[in-house]
Amino acid sequence: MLSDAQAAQFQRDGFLNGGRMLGDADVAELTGALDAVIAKGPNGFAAGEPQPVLFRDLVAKRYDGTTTGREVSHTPVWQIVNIWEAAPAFRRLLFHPFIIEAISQLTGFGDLQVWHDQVQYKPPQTGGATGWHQDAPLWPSIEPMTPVTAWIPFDDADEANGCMWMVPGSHAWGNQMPYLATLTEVKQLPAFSRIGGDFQVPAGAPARDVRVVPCPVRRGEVHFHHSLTWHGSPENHSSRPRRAIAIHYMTSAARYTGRQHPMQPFIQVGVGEAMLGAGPHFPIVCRAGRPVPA
Ligand SMILES: O=C(O)CCC(=O)C(=O)O
Repeated sequence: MLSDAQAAQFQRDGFLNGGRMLGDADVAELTGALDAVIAKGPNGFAAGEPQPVLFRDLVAKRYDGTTTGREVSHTPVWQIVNIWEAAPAFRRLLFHPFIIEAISQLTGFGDLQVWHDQVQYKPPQTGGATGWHQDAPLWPSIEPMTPVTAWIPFDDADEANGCMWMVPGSHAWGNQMPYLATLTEVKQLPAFSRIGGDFQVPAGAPARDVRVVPCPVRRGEVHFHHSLTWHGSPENHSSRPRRAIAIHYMTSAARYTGRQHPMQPFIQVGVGEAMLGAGPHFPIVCRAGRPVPA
């Protein structure tokens, strides 16, 4: 359980370091499973073998369809979506009671479901940037824009190896992707931490300034963020890898809109229907406030 103070901090800032959650043995098991998938690579899975939904270099091929024209860029960010479908240790992680209880507290919902997971792996020295963005506008297949993410690193993530940076209070500013999309070429510190000078904060929002803060997270800790919080992570110029998984959770309010996303082909409900019926690619992890056993 999170404390009341932690929950209040999340409501104010739109993100929170939830502290240590995994023991060394769990971290080692998950890291081993991740490394096995990374070693296989995007083309290493046989037809019919359990495999992730997507495995690609996010810098070479972005969500919005823009590409560098190469399979692999010079500054890759390896994105692996739904590694849980290929690795049992990651399937168990989706159901971790500490995460589920925390997401239930932070969203105020007793029924929760996985939207999808995604590993982002920034290799040492050459690891690329994940540009400034908000999650929910990149997920047009589902509404409302209220999911919450649990982010778990397998290396200590800090300013040197490309930890996430966030803007406190930005989750209350609505969809600001048109502004954030103007920052796609901002990839390295210190420029990455100096955005927002030309942004007009919406009237009436509690946070009045674009204040950019680093979010270091150690191995075994979990970090939470709201799906409208401004965030991104700069390049990794260090000699250490930066491996991490984000698990994106929906509440029972989520409905299918019919709009496009890499997970859209797996959705088994009609437009306007609740995602709770969307099928086996979207595991239900909490019912009536109780974590579902893995
Ligand atoms: O892993 C990262 O650096 C970015 C992850 C992210 O954008 C997210 O969890 O929404």
